[in-house]
Amino acid sequence: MSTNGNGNNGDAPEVTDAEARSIGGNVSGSGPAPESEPGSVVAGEVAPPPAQLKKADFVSGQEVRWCPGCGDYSILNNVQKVMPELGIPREKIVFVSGIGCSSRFPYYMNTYGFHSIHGRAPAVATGIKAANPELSVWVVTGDGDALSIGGNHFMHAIRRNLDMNVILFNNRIYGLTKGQYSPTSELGKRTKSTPMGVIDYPLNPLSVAIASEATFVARSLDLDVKHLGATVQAAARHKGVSFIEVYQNCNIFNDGAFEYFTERSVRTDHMIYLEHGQPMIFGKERNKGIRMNGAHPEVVTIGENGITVDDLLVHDIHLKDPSVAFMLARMEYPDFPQPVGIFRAVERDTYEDMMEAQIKAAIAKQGAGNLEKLINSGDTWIVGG
Ligand SMILES: Cc1ncc(C[n+]2csc(CCOP(=O)(O)OP(=O)(O)O)c2C)c(N)n1
Ligand code: SF4
Ligand SMILES: [Mg+2]
Repeated sequence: MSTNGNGNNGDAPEVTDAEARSIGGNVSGSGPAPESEPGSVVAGEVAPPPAQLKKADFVSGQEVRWCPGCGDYSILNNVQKVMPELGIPREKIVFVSGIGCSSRFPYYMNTYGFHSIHGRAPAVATGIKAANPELSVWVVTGDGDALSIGGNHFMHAIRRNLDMNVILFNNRIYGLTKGQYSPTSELGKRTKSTPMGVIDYPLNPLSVAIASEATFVARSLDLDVKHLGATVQAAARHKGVSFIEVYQNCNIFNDGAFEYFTERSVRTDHMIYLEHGQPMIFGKERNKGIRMNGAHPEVVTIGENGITVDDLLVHDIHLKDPSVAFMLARMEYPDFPQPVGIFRAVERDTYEDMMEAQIKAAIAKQGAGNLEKLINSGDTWIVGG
């Protein structure tokens, strides 16, 4: 079967430049999903119109157990909203998680799901996708789940470039276990397990993903629902592994962790929305920008010292070399505006396609295999009683 690996037989296109451009801040998202054609003729017969799924179809009957006000609700809501637009039947979708508040996600999706063990969601998802490439596979994980206990699994799942989607809810804390520091907690942060302040340097999830050869890397935030929805949709359309870091507020154990750049009154000055093909401009007055000074990015003001828009860096998500994406991922407030958007979207063969090609080649050369024969081949012994 010809499939783009998202379980939709290639109907949903890869993320386009126009689409990536539209994922600017607070814009209207990705627009309506391409409509299927009810009543189209298939092999001489009129095919019945496909049932149009709605958001409500993806809401499970499970009671949601997150704390009132948790950022996880927004992410759930947006993923449920995007699902019908992908045109994938529910029975072809699987959500896999590890352990954590975020990892309760599969219970709330009316799809297949697997609440696995701590840090192992990427391994379970890899098995699911490799065995059933036609499924749309989603990994939901936390900063602790993905980057502490699951760091090894995360890195290897990413580098293999299976066509699956990984959403990391980054609240910079262990939420479920009541507020210990995580690999993304800031230096000096006082938590239940670091009463005198964190002395581990934090990991940047995007840096880890890019260093692990991720072919699609993005960042969004729970507060900006349009941006989040459009980012999830772009990730779903990418063929290959897609990784999204979502800044998520844990209002119980790390409330306001991202407010210094996400709070409405400062957002336009303290954040930059990356838009493919566009110069990197930000600020309330839209007069600040990022330009390269030798090998380093710097913040400049348009109109000062003869600087014009033409001096600014133009965002290109398709650069094969990940250096610029890595550089952007390292930009942080207050030295830089905090960037969100798609950092990188490049094409590379997927694991499952290469695996299928190898299996086909082996069968063509040696014929179909016989497991029983294989097990009984070579040196075998009978263990006597
Ligand atoms: C093998 C194992 N070690 C430790 C734990 C305890 N534990 C459960 S969730 C968790 C961390 C969760 O943090 P994160 O992934 O950031 O998820 P959040 O709750 O913040 O969404 C830990 C350490 C566990 N369940 N299993
Ligand atoms: S502890 Fe934090 S992350 Fe967990 S459900 Fe409550 S608010 Fe959300
Ligand atoms: Mg966490």
